[in-house]
Amino acid sequence: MKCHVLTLFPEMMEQALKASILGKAQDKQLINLNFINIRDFSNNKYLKVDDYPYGGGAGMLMQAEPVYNAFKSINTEGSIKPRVVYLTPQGRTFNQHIAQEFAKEEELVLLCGHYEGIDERVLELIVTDYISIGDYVLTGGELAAMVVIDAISRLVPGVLHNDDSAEFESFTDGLLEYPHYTRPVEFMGKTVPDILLSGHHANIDKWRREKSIERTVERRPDLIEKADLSEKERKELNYDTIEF
Ligand code: 6GU
Repeated sequence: MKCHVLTLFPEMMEQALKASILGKAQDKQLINLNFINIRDFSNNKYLKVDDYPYGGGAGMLMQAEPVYNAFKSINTEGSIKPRVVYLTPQGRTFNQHIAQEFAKEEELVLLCGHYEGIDERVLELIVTDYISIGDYVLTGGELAAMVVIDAISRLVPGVLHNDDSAEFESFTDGLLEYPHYTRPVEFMGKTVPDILLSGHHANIDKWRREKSIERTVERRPDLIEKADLSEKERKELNYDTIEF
C-alpha cells in the first residue's frame, strides 16, 4: 500500500507514524508513506500558502495553486488514477467498512487541510472522497489522516503479527470484542474467568461469543441491529431491555 500525503506538517506526521507497528510496517515496505509538503509549492518568496476568503469572514484559506501543484508533483506507480481523499468534517464518517475499502487500493492520496479549509476549486478538480473521522472539529486534517492511515495499514497483510487478528476483532462481525486477560491469574483480588483456564476451546469460543454480544448490548446497543448474529442469537436477545 502506497500512501501519498499532502500536508503542511509532514514532520509531525512522519514522527508519529514511525513509532511501533506502523514504523515496522514501513521498514518492511508493507506500507510506503510519501509526504509532500504543500509549502514547497508556494508561489511566492515568503512561502505563504494561505490567503483571505473572498466575501469576507473569519480565518484564512489554503490557496488552490500550491495544493494543485503539490498534487501534480506526485508520481503514481500504477497507471490508474488513485483515489484522492480530503479529510474534512464535511465528509462521510470514517468506519471499518471504509477502512477495508481503502485498504484494497494499491495507492491512495490523502489531502490535509488547515486554517478554515481549502479553496473549493482545487477540491472540485482533484478530490474523489470526502472523509470525516467524527462529529467534532479538529484544527487540521493531519490527525484525521493519521487515524485513517493507522486503520488501513493494520488491514494490510503482514502488518499485524497474527494474520487472523485483524479479521476477528471488533467490528468485523459488527460486535465489540470480548474481555481479555493475561497473567497473573489473580490481580487485586480479581481472578481470570475459570473457563479461560480450562483448555476447552469450544467452550472458550462460546463464552467469548456470549461476552461479545453482552458487551455490545451494554455499551453499543446501536450496533446490535446490524450485527452479524445467528437466528438463535437474535432470538435470545431481550429486545425490551436494549436501550436503542
Ligand atoms: Cl477529517 N478534519 C478536521 N479538521 N476536523 C475533523 C475531521 C477532519 N474529522 C472530524 N473532525
